[in-house]
Amino acid sequence: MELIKELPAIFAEFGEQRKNSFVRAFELKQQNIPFVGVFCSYFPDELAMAMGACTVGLCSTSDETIPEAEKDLPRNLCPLIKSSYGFAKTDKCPYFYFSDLIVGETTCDGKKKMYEYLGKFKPVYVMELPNSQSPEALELWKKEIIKLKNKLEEHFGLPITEEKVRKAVHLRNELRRALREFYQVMRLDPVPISGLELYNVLNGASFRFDKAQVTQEIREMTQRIYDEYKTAHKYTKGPRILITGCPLGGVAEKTIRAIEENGGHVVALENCGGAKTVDKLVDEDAEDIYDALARRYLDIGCSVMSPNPNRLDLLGRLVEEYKVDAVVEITLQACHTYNIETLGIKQFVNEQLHLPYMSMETDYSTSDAGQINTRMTAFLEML
Ligand code: BJ8
Repeated sequence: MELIKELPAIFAEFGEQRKNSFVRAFELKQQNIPFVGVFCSYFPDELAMAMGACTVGLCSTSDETIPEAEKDLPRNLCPLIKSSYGFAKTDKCPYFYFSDLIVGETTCDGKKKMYEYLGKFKPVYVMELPNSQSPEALELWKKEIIKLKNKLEEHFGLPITEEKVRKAVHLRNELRRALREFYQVMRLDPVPISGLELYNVLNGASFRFDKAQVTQEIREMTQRIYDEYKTAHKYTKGPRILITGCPLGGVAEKTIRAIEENGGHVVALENCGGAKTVDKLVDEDAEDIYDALARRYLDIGCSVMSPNPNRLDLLGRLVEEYKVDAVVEITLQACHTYNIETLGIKQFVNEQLHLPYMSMETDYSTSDAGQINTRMTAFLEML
């Protein structure tokens, strides 16, 4: 008889998902399932799914390989890029090793240049992502999506039919719906789960290859969270914090903990991996499915876009929906686009949402954990 796992055990499992899926990835490779390695939320996953491939996120989140990367790259570079390059160079990331093709996009300057060097280790294909969301940009991005489809078909010798793309769009949308319903549990006050648990599930779900199954599991887990909340509350009320900024992989533990150990609750994650990547769906009924994919992905409110109104739109909606008391922005060192955008985000949060705001720049080391904690204590005391 299979034992029913407690919710904390399920959250912990999602927290370890990246590592836990190594074996599954190996098994799938043995069955000749193609693997596409990606670094960014602008990658239209549905195209890889339509040819039966698995997509793996290669953004590395540990400082382990940064010294090796710094032998080749400038030290003053975003840790996400240095870590990712370092894992590729040292061949220490199983997902990089399993990837048959790496697909990148022309997002920030650092990533663009890294892709040129990754070509030494693996076949790399780069999509030309426009840096604005104008009608002309949409036209270019749609062409890039069709070019990617052709590239995948040619590289893997597998056909990508419209019917398969539509099926993949539906499956991927279902997962987005399930993840959205899951994070909506944080509308409850007091919160039913911790911010770290929220992060772990959202992040872990991206390392599951069985999209239909993980969708089902997330729906069941969400229902259980509501059921258990009816009988007992694990947390008391406290300041409700929204986190925005760079992807949190590699810094989630120290930043979310600093908020929660000082009495705050992280109720919303706007970053990639959180609402930014899940909020909008692809229009399943669109006459032109490639146009629908282009619209959905180009709409992502990343700071590589100029201007970037969709980030403000999402922030405003999340603040209202999750009854947020303050916004904390986490940026990675040398991430110019997010670091420069902190000024606009601060002005928006202070002047239009009338909420307190603080930003923190960090990297993958643990050396600033004490300093982050001290700043967070002061910020939360002020609320
Ligand atoms: S859609 S956030 S995943 S680009 S942190 S590498 S931007 S210097 S990760 Fe990102 Fe796509 Fe945008 Fe999301 Fe460059 Fe900044 Fe480093 Fe970054």
